[in-house]
Order: sequence, then C-alpha cells, then structure tokens
Amino acid sequence: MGRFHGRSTTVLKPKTTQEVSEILKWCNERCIGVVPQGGNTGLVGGSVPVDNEVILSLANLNKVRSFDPVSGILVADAGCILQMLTDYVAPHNHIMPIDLGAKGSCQIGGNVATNAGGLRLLRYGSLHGTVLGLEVVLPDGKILDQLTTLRKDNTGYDIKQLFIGAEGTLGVITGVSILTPPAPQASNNVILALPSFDNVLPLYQTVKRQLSEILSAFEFIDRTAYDLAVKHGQGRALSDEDVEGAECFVLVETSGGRREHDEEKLNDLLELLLTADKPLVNTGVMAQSPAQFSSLWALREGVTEAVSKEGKAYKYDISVPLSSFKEVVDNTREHLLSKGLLHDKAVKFVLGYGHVGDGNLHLNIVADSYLPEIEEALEPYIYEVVSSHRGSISAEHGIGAMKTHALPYSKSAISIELMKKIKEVFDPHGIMNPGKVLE
Ligand code: FAD
Ligand code: 2HG
Ligand code: ZN
Repeated sequence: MGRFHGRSTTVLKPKTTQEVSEILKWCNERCIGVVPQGGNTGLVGGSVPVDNEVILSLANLNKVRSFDPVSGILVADAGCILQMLTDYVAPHNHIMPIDLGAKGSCQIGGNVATNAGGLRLLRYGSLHGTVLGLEVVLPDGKILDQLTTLRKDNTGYDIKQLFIGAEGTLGVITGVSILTPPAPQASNNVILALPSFDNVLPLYQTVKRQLSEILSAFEFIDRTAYDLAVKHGQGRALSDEDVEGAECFVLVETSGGRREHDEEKLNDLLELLLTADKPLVNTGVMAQSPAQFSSLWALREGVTEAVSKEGKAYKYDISVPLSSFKEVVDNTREHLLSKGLLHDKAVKFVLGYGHVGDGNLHLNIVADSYLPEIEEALEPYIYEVVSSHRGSISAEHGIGAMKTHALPYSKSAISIELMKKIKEVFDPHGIMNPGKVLE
C-alpha cells in the first residue's frame, strides 16, 4: 500500500519449524521484536515492521505435508501460497474453502493469521470453522502441536482459535490442517446491472430464494468501482448498452452438482428478474465459457488492484447493516466535499464494494497521495459512523498497525482488557509483532 514503513535491517527465512523455534527463543531471550511475514498482501500494515524488528518470512516453509482425498483434510506448511494449494487439491476434485483476490501471493498461514474472509465465506464459512488444527511456535520457542485432523474434539478450551485472527501477535503459525470441500461439479456466474442501490436488498432476497442451495457468492460493486476496474484492465468490460443507467452491479455465482440443473435455475432467475413489473435489474450477463467466468470474476476481484493503480487508498473494511451500505459511501463523499477535499483537492474517488452476503462493505477513498488532512477528515468520522450502527471497524482485514487506536469503537473495555491478559500469557516479553492489534 506504500503507507506503512519500518526500518528493519534483517529478514530471516527459516526452512523448518525447528528453525522458527530457535529464532523465537533467541529473540525472546534478548527481547527483540519479531514480525511474522507471509505473502505481505495484508491491507492494514500488519506484516510491516513499525520500528527495527526482525522480519520472519515464512516463504521457505512451503511444503504440503499430507492430503486425504477421502476426508478432504489438507495439512500444509504455513508458507504455502493459497493458489498453489488450490492447484494441489484440484486433481483430487477438491477446492480450498477460502478464495480471495490475493490468492497468487498470500499464504495459508497469513490467511489464518488474519482470519481472512474472502469470496467463498458465504458458502463455506469462516476459517474458525474450516481450520481443524494448527502448529504454532510460541514466543519462547516452544512448539505447540495442535495439528490434529479431527472433525470433533471437545476437550476443553480450543486454544488454536486464539491464533486465528491474532495477526501474529501470539505466536508464529508454522502448519495448518484445513478441511477442503469437494469441488462443485458445475460453477457459473452472472453479473447483474442495477438501476439503483435500493434494489440490492430485494435482489439478494430473491436470489437466495430462487437459487437456494447452489448460491455460492453474492458480491457488490458500485459504479465507481466498476469503472475503475474497467479503466485498469481488470476483466472484460460489459457492453455500453449493458452498463447504461447502472448505479451498481452484483456478481452472483452458483456452485452445484449438475450443469443443466444450475443453468436452468439461473435462467429462470434472470427471466423472473427481467420480466417483473418493476424489474430489479436492468440487465444480466451470464458467463458462456470458463474464460468469461474468470473475466466476470476479475471485474470484482480486480477492484483492489485497480484502486492501487489509480492512487493511494484509504481502506475501511467495515461491517454495517446492508441497508446502509450506500448511505455510508454517499455520506463519506459528502463529508469530504464539505471539507473541500474532493476531486481536484486531493481525493479522487470514494467507492464501495464488498461481500453483501457477509454484511461487509469495503469503503475505499482514493487520493493522489496520503495527506494528514484527508486522514483527519476520515477519522474518527468513519469509525463513529460504524459505531453508531454497532458495526465492526474491521470485518475481515484485521487491525494491524492501522487501526489499533480505533479498537475501542468495536470492542468493549472489558474485551480489550481480556485481550491484553491473553497477550501477556502467551508473550510476556511483548516480542510478537509489537504495535499491532493492541496499542
Ligand atoms: P501478510 O500480509 O504477510 O500478513 C498479514 C498478518 O498476518 C500480519 O500481521 C502478519 O504478521 C501475520 N502473519 C502472516 N503469516 C503469519 C504466520 N505464519 N504466523 C503468524 N502470523 C502471520 N482479505 C480478506 O479477508 N478477504 C478478501 O477478499 C481479501 N482480498 C484481498 C485482495 C487483494 C488484491 C489483496 C492485496 C488483499 C486482500 N485481502 C483480503 C487481505 C488479506 O488479509 C490478505 O490478502 C491475506 O489474508 C494475508 O495473507 P499474507 O500471507 O499476505 O499475510
Ligand atoms: C476484497 O474483497 C478485499 O476485494 C479487498 O477484501 C478490499 O481492497 C479492499 O478494500
Ligand atoms: Zn473483502
């Protein structure tokens, strides 16, 4: 993101869990801070040092340990890249339960450490459910082996859950055991152009009702996000006719057992939508080939990349009620306008996109450069809006270095006190990813 910088001089790239253990033991004895680094794709500065910590890269811990094609349980080193694991399980007709735009660079350990959500959460749930076990090196060098492959294990506190989403502040994840679902026999997608954001909620209800068990994604991009994706070559643009009058777009994906059955359901849905007295959508473009399927996805997945090509982005990854997605984006735009910061005055675009099915809005503010006056206009303004909805200031990207000061907007004083006590138990010398999550 070009927003966070440290001044570390040392990157260590261990090849084994034992080496990770020796590094942490050595650093712990000398109270030297350590920043675990996966694919470095995180969006809140979590993998970047704040000072001169040692960077511990997991890139060389990158082997699959085992895969059971019957249960679908995969055990892999934390440094395995997500796309590599997807390719590994594909010939066995399985898929990873998580998918995200950064799949070509992010690592499974980084995904677990951030509890990444992504594009398949609607169907396969969060990593808190699909991760069955972890191997973690604790700050004092002890190796916590909880790398089980059990579906059921109610033997007291489930300690591995604490590391899922801890962003490297409690220990270094070195191995992950994860349940991979069977690959759907048929996948399809369609992009729907909507005349108004007000139609998104009724559309979601209709789509859920019509597609039921085959619905696997329901993703939203507003017009600004779509235009930026197209401008920066993400996916293939729809025709002028298809986008005319569209205020926003929804990408619907189906994953089912039989192509004809799923296509029939999708076609019925489109017919219902387009022939209604007051149609919820202007038009719908259904993928006709695997290439088009990927291209439609690229329009949605490519927004982050398009935004970073356009300028410097302030990213707010928030959970708010679905009904207020547009209001939050529009009000932020108005707010920046009232401060004289919009358009030729530093901020170029305010856009919204995200995971409708998960109630997760990505509010991005794109500027020519990072400026203190923009940040002052955005914070605490946005956090107060989120808090007024009893929402979350970080739906899926984590707290990292970016949001430590804002944690009280989403967590009570008692929760933060307990988090600090947990941190103290695992990491009394405070060497693990200092300055992240907790101030
Ligand atoms: P890094 O960025 O290297 O690290 C992230 C955090 O985890 C840091 O705090 C780091 O210290 C810690 N960490 C990394 N590895 C370990 C380890 N082995 N043990 C302990 N701690 C560790 N996120 C979503 O939730 N959903 C999305 O849809 C999504 N899409 C994205 C799309 C793009 C194009 C990009 C660039 C990012 C996206 N993200 C998304 C952000 C997401 O958090 C990361 O992509 C991913 O989960 C981080 O993995 P990583 O290996 O790059 O971790
Ligand atoms: C997505 O859903 C990611 O595309 C990234 O979570 C969101 O860049 C962002 O703000
Ligand atoms: Zn997201």
